[in-house]
Amino acid sequence: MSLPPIGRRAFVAEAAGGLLLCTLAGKEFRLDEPADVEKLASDLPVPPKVAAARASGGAEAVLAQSGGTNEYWIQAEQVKWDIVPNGRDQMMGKQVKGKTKFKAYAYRAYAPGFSEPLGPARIPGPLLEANVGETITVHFRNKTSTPVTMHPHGVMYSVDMDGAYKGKYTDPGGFVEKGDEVTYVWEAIPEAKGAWIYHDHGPMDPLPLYKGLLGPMIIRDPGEPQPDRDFFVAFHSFQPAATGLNQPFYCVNGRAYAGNTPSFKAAVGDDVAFHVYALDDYFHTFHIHGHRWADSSGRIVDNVTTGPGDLVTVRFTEDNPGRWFYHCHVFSHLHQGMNGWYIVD
Ligand SMILES: [Cu+2]
Repeated sequence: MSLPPIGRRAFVAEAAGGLLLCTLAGKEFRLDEPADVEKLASDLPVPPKVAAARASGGAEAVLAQSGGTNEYWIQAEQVKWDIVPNGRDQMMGKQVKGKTKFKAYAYRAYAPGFSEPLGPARIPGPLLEANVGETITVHFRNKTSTPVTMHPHGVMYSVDMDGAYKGKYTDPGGFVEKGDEVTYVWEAIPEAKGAWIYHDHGPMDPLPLYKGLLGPMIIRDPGEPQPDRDFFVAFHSFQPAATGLNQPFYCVNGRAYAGNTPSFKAAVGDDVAFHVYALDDYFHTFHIHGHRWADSSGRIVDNVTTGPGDLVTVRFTEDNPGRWFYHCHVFSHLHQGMNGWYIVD
């Protein structure tokens, strides 16, 4: 007796166990299988506190009033995104084959009152900045067809400013439907000094994040010496579940492969800080050729690990001119795009 034949794709998925990403609406999703997040979101029930806020004149009415010095207008919107805009992998000097464009989501910064965009939509979203003791106020509007949110790390906030979906316990900031607007207020307490992240944490988590809803934040102490260069490095991936493309791309700031990913630039003598964060299902390592720095224990290293949701700041005085690589040292990530140039004059 022989077993029925099994396709290569099915065999690979079975052999690898097909990494489970999440279960939404009772259905299991895997990283390597396309998922239609908008269709899935179309019959989500509105949580009771969200419905009550809407009935009483909109979610904004029940949220804290703004009044901080760091006020942002940020819209989540759909954007046609090219992961490899120049079509080439400069590390290996070859063409990148296959489709590289998809319907992404991005956090886009606007002028006060959402009067006009402050530039093109980018992935990751805009840098949110504050000094210790200040407040960050974000007027957040959703123009995607999926309920999404903004959830911050590190800063201080009350439970209704969490930007997280919690089923029937969800506050208005945790379920922002298409066209709706909420205001988030977050406190830059002294303990929040340093670099952090924000990302979607809505009911379709983590698919909208995988489509591009992530960004950096920094809380500075103006009494301390600041770096000459602050580089924000998001290690994340665009997977078939979120893109519908037939291959994964391992990205730095929304792009894959050197020449498409950011080319960071500094000069000898600069006080340089790389703020490296990981936001997908993987551990990534940040490695720069020709450089070394002290880790939090004081040990000199040239490669540091970041897990999902982590952020590590790498800081050193620049002493080595040239065209260098930075990359994730997980080889399968490195060779599927997670690399770029660091150019020192
Ligand atoms: Cu990696």
